Amino acid sequence: MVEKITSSQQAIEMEDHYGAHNYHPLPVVIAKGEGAYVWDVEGKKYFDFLSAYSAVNQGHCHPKIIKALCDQAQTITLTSRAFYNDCLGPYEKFVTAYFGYDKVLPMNTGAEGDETALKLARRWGVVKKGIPNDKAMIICCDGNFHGRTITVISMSSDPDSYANYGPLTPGFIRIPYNDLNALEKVLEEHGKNIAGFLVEPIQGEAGVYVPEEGYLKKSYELCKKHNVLFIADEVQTGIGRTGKMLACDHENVRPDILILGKALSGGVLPVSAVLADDDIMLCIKPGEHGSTFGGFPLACKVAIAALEVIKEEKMMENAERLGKIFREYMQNIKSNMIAKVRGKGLLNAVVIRPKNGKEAWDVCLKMRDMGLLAKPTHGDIIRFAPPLVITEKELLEACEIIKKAIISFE
Ligand code: IF1
Repeated sequence: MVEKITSSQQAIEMEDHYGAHNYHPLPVVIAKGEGAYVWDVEGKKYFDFLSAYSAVNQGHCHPKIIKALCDQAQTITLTSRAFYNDCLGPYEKFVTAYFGYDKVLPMNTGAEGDETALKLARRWGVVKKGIPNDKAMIICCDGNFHGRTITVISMSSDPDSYANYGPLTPGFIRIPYNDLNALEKVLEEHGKNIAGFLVEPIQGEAGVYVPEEGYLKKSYELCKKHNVLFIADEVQTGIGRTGKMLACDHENVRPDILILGKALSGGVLPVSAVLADDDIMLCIKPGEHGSTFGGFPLACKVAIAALEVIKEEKMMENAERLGKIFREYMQNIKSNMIAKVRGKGLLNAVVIRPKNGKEAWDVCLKMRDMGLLAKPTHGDIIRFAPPLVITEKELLEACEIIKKAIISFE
């Protein structure tokens, strides 16, 4: 018999006792979600301002996505790619038209999407660009976050991510983010052996670090000049989060390889995807890459619904409009604990200046008590990223809570 959870304390103790200690969660135990809200075990209601790290852009348990899930779950869930299935083709046609690419390679987690993009770029580098085998390099950025696999952490500049996990994967050149000179220099020095430049259009984990306007466009052009693939990790920034479908759309940049995850399923299943045109995608041949679950029927149906509701309910427009209101509201809070407000659309961060020994973690605990959930990162940054279905009225209510929580430390 599996023990039933009747109190938050009980659930916290159980995770602590039986689970690996690879996280330090805010002490709150979520038992239910709907739209922009979640409820804890005791029935207390909260605004969710994390949205499962932007996986739940469409809101918790969106009825259309859940219906797609339930309908398909009673029909067929998994076939493997050893056989064809009747959901994958229609999904592939839909998702390639939706984002404007020739082809898609379906995977599950974001890290797998990034791994796939790295393999694809290296393969293209060898087959099409003529880089000698085992010499294809990828440029990545300081402060990046692309997931947790050994190869992906080999790109990381954060010791928490990579320390004592070696030996790491070679073949990466790391440069400062938001630094076109650094990119140009490395391309000029090593361009012949560089297959791709992997970049987050906004660095999420680094603390919602928005690059200067023109950075994406100009780095794209530099890549073109050196026949290097521009690879965008839009796992966190994509699917409406920043006020456009993709964060790259703000600068009219079309990545050569596009990586999506998280909200591709509305937070219902792990669904990721790598999109590219034939010239690149067809460099991988049968048997050379894959996954048991990638492109499974359940994922296909869920992803189609998740992408449809983004457009049907104008979530991008809502993110764009409410994002501006949010940042303006935060900037007008009179507290010297607010050191900086930044972001795009509904991907925002407030940098907290500690006061009387109280820091971002204490602000998050206070907000939790007042009915709003957010999580600090890097000690002093709080990320605010509610589901994109939040209304203006709800957003203003939430802003009021954030303000009161911060003011309470004055
Ligand atoms: C964790 C942060 C968010 C990502 C980008 C790939 C992945 C992620 C741009 C990998 C994942 C996560 C995972 C999560 C924490 C988290 C995160 F706090 F690190 F910064 F979202 F804000 N590319 N981001 O942001 O996707 O394999 O996890 O599906 O706990 O590791 P995944």
